[in-house]
Amino acid sequence: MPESIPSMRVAASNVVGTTLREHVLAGMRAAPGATGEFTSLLNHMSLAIRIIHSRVRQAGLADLLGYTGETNVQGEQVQKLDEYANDVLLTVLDKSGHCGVIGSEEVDDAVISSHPGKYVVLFDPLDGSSNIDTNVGIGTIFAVYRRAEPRGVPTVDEALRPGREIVCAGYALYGPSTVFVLSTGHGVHGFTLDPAIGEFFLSSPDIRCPISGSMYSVNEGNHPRWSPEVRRWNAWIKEESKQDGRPYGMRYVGSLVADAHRTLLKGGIFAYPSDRKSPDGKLRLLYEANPMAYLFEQAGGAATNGVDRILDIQPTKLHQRTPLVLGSKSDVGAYRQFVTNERTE
Ligand code: AMP
Ligand code: P6P
Repeated sequence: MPESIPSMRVAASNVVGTTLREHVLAGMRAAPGATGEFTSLLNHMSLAIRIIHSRVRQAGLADLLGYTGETNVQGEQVQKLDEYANDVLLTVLDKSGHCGVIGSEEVDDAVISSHPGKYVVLFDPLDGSSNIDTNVGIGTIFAVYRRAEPRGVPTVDEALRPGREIVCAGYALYGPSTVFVLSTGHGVHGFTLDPAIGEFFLSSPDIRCPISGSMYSVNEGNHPRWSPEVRRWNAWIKEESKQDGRPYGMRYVGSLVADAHRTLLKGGIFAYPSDRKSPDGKLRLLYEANPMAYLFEQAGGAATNGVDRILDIQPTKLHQRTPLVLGSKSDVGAYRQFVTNERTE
């Protein structure tokens, strides 16, 4: 009888970081009764984002800049990369077999999957695409819901769910590096892509949005069109006050994912108010505002349309717009006080 071989246990080391795959697998093990479908869905989302990353990095060289000559449901000129990113996400998610209904900023109506599954996925395939030709950070934003009747016949109306029912949301920011920020309801975690091996590694565990910040992010060019209440907030945030750190510094990229990511990490406030030109706001509720609002609340921040909590808004249309204010609880609270006339200075 051979001597028993001492059991070898691999010493835990930080030679290799935690991958997104390992993080998601740990989430599955912690989810009672999980079948693995959700985990597989997240792995498919990661695949789509890595494919889009690869093409975004080649865009300048692969004749993928510029316009297709078409306009989308938003009335916006479709960038070649927009269309490509949309095609990748639709194909990968449809083939995954985990989505009953898929909604995209680039498609007029929600799509019923040819291999229906138990989830609804809504996404903006390439947000900020007007910045593509100037090499500014752009991103992919998504939200995931569990279908009420997972085995029922999918209908497009299943896309019209309030953000408070989200089970997972995230974004990819294709910036100097490609980061993937994700929440499945247990905090917010950031991953950075190692393009040499095509793997995301945990780089910002348990992101918390600071309770207050020192930066505000708004398109000042819209000032003439804002309501008097928003203008009073805008004047207040720029006044000198050593007591509460005003004036705040102004940062505005003009790409929601870039502006939101900075605000999530550094605190402060991002605002896209309604105005005379965009009376319902410019940003989209279902695949821009809701996923961002979910992430900010999971990170201890806040998200409002100026009056109501974004996640409580009951959608009526796939592409409906909303005013959007994201950021530190304290800064978003102050904005809301101005907009509801609870304060005037
Ligand atoms: P599933 O049976 O795989 O579709 O998972 C059922 C539910 O368990 C999901 O809708 C999630 O809310 C949760 N869950 C399953 N897998 C994971 C995971 N990897 N990370 C976080 N939550 C999970
Ligand atoms: P404006 C980009 O076109 C976008 O949809 C968001 O990413 C961004 O926050 C917003 O529009 C910028 O809009 O009117 O300031 O250029």
